[in-house]
Amino acid sequence: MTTRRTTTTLALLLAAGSLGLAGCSTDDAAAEATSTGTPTTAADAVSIQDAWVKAADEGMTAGFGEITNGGEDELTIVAASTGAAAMIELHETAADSSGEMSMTEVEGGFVVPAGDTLILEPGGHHLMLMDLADPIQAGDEVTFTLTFADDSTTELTATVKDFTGAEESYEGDDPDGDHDTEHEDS
Ligand SMILES: [Cu+2]
Repeated sequence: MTTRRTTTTLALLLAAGSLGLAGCSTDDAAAEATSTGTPTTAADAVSIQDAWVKAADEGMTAGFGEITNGGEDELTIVAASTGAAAMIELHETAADSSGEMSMTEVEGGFVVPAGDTLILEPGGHHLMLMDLADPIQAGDEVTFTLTFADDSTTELTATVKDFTGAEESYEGDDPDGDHDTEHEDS
């Protein structure tokens, strides 16, 4: 009997002690949970469908697809890379002041709101592959790595297709945009 009482007392003391500590840490945990939400990365939240790349022999080409954000937070694609090209820029196509369709780099990257899908397509947003390493031909596959604003990354594989559109002129970072580039009407 004496033994049991001692044990009970000790258990109560321990319980009291841990309750005291738990009081603090529970508050912290609750505050953290409400302020940061679910701890998922953009890479966890994203899914990509119908990825494809326009076949090209050299120079530049473009990658397209549907990027869906299944998460609770907005995600931003800040960079993309591939072994098939020296550099990738994140572009959008829009009419410039003279009505010509031209491409420009999207400042800050591609933003996909929570629950939304960003469609990369000819005449719209696209991944601009610059300085191709080798010709890429219909039926080839090109693997990309996308990097998000939270530093998470995801890989995707795109199929190469022949496509005759997407010939908009490229303004690059030429700030005056007033050069006499030949435009291809397509
Ligand atoms: Cu482009």
